[in-house]
Amino acid sequence: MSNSHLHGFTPWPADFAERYRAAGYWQGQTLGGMLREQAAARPERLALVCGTRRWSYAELDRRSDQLAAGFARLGLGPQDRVVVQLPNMAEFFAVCFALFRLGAIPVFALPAHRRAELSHFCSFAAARAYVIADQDGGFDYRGLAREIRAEQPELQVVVVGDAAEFTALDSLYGTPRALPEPDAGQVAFLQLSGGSTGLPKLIPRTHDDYLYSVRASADICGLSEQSVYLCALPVAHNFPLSSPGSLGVFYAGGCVVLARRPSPDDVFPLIAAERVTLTALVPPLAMVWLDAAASRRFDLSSLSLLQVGGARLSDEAAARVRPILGCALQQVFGMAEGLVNYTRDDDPDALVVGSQGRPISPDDEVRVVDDEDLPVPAGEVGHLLTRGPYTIRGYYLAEEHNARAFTSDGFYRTGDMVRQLPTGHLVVEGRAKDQINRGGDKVAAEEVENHLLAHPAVHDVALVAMPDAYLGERSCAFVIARGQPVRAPELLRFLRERGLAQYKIPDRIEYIDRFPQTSVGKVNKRALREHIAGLLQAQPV
Ligand code: OOB
Repeated sequence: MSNSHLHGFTPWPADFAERYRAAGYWQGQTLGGMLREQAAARPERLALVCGTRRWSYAELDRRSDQLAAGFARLGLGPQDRVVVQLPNMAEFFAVCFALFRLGAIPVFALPAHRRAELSHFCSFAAARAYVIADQDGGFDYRGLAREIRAEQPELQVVVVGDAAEFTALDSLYGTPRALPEPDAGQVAFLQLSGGSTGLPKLIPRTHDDYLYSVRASADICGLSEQSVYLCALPVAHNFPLSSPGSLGVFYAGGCVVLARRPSPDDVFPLIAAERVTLTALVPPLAMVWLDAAASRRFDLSSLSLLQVGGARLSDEAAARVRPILGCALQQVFGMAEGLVNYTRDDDPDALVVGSQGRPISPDDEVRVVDDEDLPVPAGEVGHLLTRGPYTIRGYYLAEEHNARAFTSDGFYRTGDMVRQLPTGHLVVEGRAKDQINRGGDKVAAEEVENHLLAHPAVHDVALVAMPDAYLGERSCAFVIARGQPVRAPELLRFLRERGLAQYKIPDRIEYIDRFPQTSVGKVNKRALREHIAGLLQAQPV
């Protein structure tokens, strides 16, 4: 057992850690240990459904042990980073639990990420291995792996499916061997931050802190052995993973049904066939589901809870959930950095429809402050700061950034503008961070701006959000040309060729002569947002 923390991880101060242990939040259990316990308690119960495959708890547990042995044979061990980029498939869980048991550290990439992101994750985390599916959604991940390997020849590539020249995951199932149990206070994995600055940040979560949020979430959401959870969002994202998500369902002994695509045509039959009881969606998908369910006949009678989060759900859409889907709504306002808020099943309708919930834990500390970090009067809008038993104290290997992203007393600056109601519920009123929330997909403005600035015909650029009826927001890049402006499609192709994920490619390019400025001479993005919103209103598409 290794007691030294991962280099680049900021632990909680000792007095806080002691308090969180004494309160029973941190129980010293690992994620791998949690699955082991469940498999011992209910070996034959169904844990996972994915296409035609149905894995019991015993099977998931056994595969995780066998893969842990295989990964060890590849030379992986405690604290080695492994970038995992898998679509919604059963292997995702076997791979994760195998790595957890080995004490290796998965770095969760999203299927939408491309060369720019993967190259950064692999090099920044000094990853030793990269796990992919052969292909999905018409994209061949082995091609991507080849590009990454050209830069990082030591990287081992493991492929689910047809491995070509790489290592087949199927070849790694070995004879389980006894492994030392990792310390629950150690980093279990690195999650991705939505970010607002140049390069995506990595979020170190420990077994102790994450399992606390999972257990408490499962409890708040009333999960049991009877729960059947449809995972339609990308499986590695924090929301479907832990709020309460797949891990919450495993903790409760229920069943996770993985859907490869979240469209009603794909999932409504699955809900009926598997008698799904709850699921989690981002607002645009919730609206698509509402429209589909209103106009077509499907048996959704098993569904008792729809969770919506990741971006602000409109009050109108919130009010349609029960009448149309016949199930309860729960709003979820969370972040991969930690804090998660839920509306509760006994909350009055006005709160379920009109708020984004209240924190999980009595020890989640929430401050709503002005630009000088001073508390705003109760009920007024301010910056949300938070600290608590499952909120990180620092990003991975980011000392300089951490000094800005956290207060000196350890509160995380969420970048969200909120109002707190007397009940403790939060209403998300806006955002101070320089990010576009594209229907739950987070786009860090500076990251995309830096890519655009690499084009020789771009003198300067500012990426801002523009309103969108479906996604809530889309991105608009205001560009000051250097010399003759190049056509928008060429700029977009340039970005794609740089290997940027599609959701980060600007939805619109606007040329401009100069940027409006704030009183201190910075680009006035608010004015740009208003400008593009005005244009859209004048000439709707
Ligand atoms: C979830 O996590 P991330 O890390 O992708 O994004 C976090 C950010 C928040 O800071 C906030 O800006 C926004 O996403 N957000 C919401 C929201 N839920 C998240 N904004 C308005 N209303 C909501 N309900 O998105 C996430 C993680 C765990 C559970 C749920 C969502």
